[in-house]
Amino acid sequence: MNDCAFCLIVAGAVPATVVYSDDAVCAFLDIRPITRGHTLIVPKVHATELGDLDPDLGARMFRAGHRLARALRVSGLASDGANLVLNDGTAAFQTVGHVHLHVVPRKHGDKLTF
Ligand code: DGP
Repeated sequence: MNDCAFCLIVAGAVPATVVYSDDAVCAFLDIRPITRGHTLIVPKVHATELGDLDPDLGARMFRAGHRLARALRVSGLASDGANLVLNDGTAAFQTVGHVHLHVVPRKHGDKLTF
């Protein structure tokens, strides 16, 4: 096992609030949420940046993000929408070297915490 924080979460070696998991991807709450319910979706296989990721896995990751955003909207947590964001590379503010898709629930007038 490597020392990648998200690989450790996927392996269950580091605690996280996992909200979804299948054979390809894992979704868990962000430790520094911008809004309530801010979730990260990661491929289970390590890939540092988008260019390292199998496109089929990228599609699985986005598919999970699509479904999660819809579920958050139905639940009311993201009553007015969501930001789906992927920071690819350090120049684009990627701070964890394991590809991840942010799903940030949004409501009109909400306050973002950074
Ligand atoms: P980015 O800037 O796109 O690389 O975002 C990385 C996000 O990962 C940031 O919002 C905080 C979150 N994060 C970092 N380390 C951990 C961790 O150990 N557990 C969880 N749940 N989230 C983490």
